[in-house]
Amino acid sequence: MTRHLITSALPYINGIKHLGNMVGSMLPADVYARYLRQRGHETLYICATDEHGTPAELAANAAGLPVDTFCAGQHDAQKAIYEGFGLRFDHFGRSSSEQNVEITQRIARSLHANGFIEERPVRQVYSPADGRFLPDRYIEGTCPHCGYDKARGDQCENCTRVLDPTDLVEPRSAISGSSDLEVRETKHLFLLQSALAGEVERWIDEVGESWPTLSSSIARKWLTEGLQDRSITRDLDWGVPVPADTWPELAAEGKVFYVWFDAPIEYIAATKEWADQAPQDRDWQSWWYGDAAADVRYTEFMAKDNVPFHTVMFPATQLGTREPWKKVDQVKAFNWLTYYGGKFSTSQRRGVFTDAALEILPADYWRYFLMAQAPESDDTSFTWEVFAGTVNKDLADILGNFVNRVLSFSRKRFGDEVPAGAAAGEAEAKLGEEIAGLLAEYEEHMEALRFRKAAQALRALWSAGNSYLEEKAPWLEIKTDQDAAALTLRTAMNLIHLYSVVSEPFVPASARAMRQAFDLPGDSASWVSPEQARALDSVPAGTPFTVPPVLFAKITEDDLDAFKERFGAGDE
Ligand code: B3M
Ligand code: ZN
Repeated sequence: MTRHLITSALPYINGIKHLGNMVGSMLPADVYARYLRQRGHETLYICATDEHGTPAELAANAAGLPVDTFCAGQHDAQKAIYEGFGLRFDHFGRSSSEQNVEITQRIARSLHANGFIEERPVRQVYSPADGRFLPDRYIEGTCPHCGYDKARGDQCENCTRVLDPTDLVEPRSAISGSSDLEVRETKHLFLLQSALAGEVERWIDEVGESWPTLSSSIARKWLTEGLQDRSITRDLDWGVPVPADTWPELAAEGKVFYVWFDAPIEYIAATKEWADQAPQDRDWQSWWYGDAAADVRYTEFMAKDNVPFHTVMFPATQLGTREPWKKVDQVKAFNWLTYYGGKFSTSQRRGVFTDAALEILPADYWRYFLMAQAPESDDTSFTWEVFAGTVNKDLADILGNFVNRVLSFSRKRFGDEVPAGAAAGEAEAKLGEEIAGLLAEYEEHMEALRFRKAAQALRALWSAGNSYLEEKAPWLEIKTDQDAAALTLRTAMNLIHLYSVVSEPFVPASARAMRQAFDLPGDSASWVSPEQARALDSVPAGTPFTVPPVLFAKITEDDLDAFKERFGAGDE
């Protein structure tokens, strides 16, 4: 049977992520991984913090911490939030790990041995006061276009124009403030992507066919525009060092690899981090290397701006090693989630951040909402109104209310055990057919990574229970026919159990609460077969049950006002 390897784009270390980051990478990956595990597939879901590069150094500076201390703290903070969101990584690693140093260097050496890395001279700004070359964004000065005096060497934040450090008027070091800057010649490593372009293209012809259009069109656009050779080293203190055995001179100058070179390699390295924790029974290579990985299907999740790196640059890196590294099979990309039509912004803290989201509501509310509104075919705008509407209708009215109503009413009339009542009749047969059909739809969408549609099918499953209940109206049946009412309630309770199994990928905590309502010894159901969906009899009469606390509280007008007040509603 196929083994499934899943990765989601590595969240950058410089700050807490917002809901847009969550819905475009980790959350759908977790929903998919949970689904596959439930279907009995061996599944490995790997993620990590992306820790290298200038933004990490800058954020550490701003926090007044050494960069390694800063990253360690931020890693733990992000990890705790993801646990709060119910993300079940098999491993959540760190791109600054020794495993990533080892594998990144190993891959660089192979690329070099095969002639795909070249040393080239580059002219770059050097600051004697700081004793280092300055990356573009470490140079500040006055913008030649708008006169803003804190423009960075790569871009002016004020007028957003893209700049070159040499454009700046009165340039100075952003670290020391020194204006004693000189242009010096130095050397950097370049990945010869132009030489690998043909191979990458052939590979995409082969596998890209089955990718969703969003991913394949971005990949093709990059290829059509022509693959440029790309500088893969930087003058930073923090990063994977260039290996001294292969490039002694560059290593002596303290050069490190560019963050986008080592970050995708961390997918592999994090798998090794995972294996190194239990070396007796875990083999990282069987997921990534050679024939041993032949039965692996690899699916990546990411936002659309990350697609070129994953479909072109990383595969080029892998191909250039001339080693049998496992390459991606399926690329699931997402458009943007906007905040009232504007950008979520980490630097301006605009929108809803993952830590704050969990402060106001439990993870399942967010998980369901975000997946039901996932920006799959287009950008989607987050508004508090849509959020409250979805929560109140789908979660509180359709699912939560059904569960509570059925269990409370049955307890009141028949006590603490599932009542027996009459044998299933026509209405139950019809319901079973409907449930089996919707379940098949749900499975089909999940397998095709169509999350919005999968959420719709799940909601339709919940709705079917409501319609059945309304139709049978056990509160009326009970007045004339106890057995009929008992049958309806027993069937509805079986639906609740079915929901507890199949809703788990989307709302794991609530699914657990629903499942635990029944004291069903040996209940190990991990999925529901079509026969079981038709029969609706996994929870037999006589099973003791309890009524769980309200699963989903409604968002009131007052809540809505408070949320808008706290987060702003796009009006600045
Ligand atoms: N860290 C995502 C970003 O910050 C980036 C993903 C790396 S995946 C290898 O845009
Ligand atoms: Zn400007």
